[in-house]
Amino acid sequence: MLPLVLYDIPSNVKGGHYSPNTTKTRQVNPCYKGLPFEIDWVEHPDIAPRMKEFGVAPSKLPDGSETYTLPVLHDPNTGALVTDSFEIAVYLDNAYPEKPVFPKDTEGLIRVFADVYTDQLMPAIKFLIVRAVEIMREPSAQCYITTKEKCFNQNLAEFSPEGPERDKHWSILEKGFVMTKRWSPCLDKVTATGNCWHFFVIREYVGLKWRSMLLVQLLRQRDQLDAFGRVQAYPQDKVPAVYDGAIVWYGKTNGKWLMGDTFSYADIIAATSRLFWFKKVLHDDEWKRIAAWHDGQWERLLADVESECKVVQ
Ligand SMILES: N[C@@H](CCC(=O)N[C@@H](CS)C(=O)NCC(=O)O)C(=O)O
Repeated sequence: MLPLVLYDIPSNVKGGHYSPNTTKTRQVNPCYKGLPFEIDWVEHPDIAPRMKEFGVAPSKLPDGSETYTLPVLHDPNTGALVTDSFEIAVYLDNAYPEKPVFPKDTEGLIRVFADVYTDQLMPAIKFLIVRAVEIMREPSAQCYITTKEKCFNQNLAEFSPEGPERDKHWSILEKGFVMTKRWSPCLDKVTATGNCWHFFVIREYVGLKWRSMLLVQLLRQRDQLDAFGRVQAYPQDKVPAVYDGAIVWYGKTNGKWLMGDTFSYADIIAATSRLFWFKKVLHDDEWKRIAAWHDGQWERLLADVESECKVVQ
């Protein structure tokens, strides 16, 4: 078998990789599935030209323009060229079904979970952008700052200044993990903003441990998505109150994983979309603060997922 090629973004941290999206792909393959692979490093300003050259399909921005993001996976064995971390995980499960990350047809459920889990973080994203820039290499940092300043129409220095704004971001990060208010009391507030919301409750998923898990799905108006397909026009400080948090979801299972004893891509998302990223980009004292929440539960989850995926540090 020829090695798969994963396009990833380098940085100054140990091991180079820091992006939560490319790292989810690393954790599925090679780490979990153990398939041979090669990394091709691409700095931010080179992503679009290089992906165009390879013939990768771009994603569409709300204004109709095109964007290119990583991860992209090239499988020389099949000729497949796949973009988006979730789609790559689906591709790998279909092409290499041994050790599935969507066991028992859970792709649909995990897709919903991925959206909810990622969206909870969005209102605090500017704090993470400030920290991510600090660990990027020069060409990427400059390009990233320019893109994000344009996107938020603000200077980087105003993204998450120490004080009330930074405190608000911290409380959003923490809320993503804790039991929050149930969604119904928030419904009026949310719909009053003109956003289009759709609530989606999953119960009694027969035969699996998801039985009492409550998920909320957003039906998003396309023109409210940012460059990476994420909601940006929602009422920033209200959204996290709409969901239950990770501690509730993990508290509903009897095993170590979200699906009880069955490891899945949902656990990779839970650990990597937040915890891996926090640990890589935040300052040591900031990561220690998160690692101390809920009796160290999140640091343990990250370690468990990395061990399950046989990640080499
Ligand atoms: N939904 C995509 C999002 C990918 C994404 O946002 N990738 C970032 C790196 S973490 C990127 O490539 N950004 C390109 C840029 O900012 O130029 C996925 O899951 O793969």
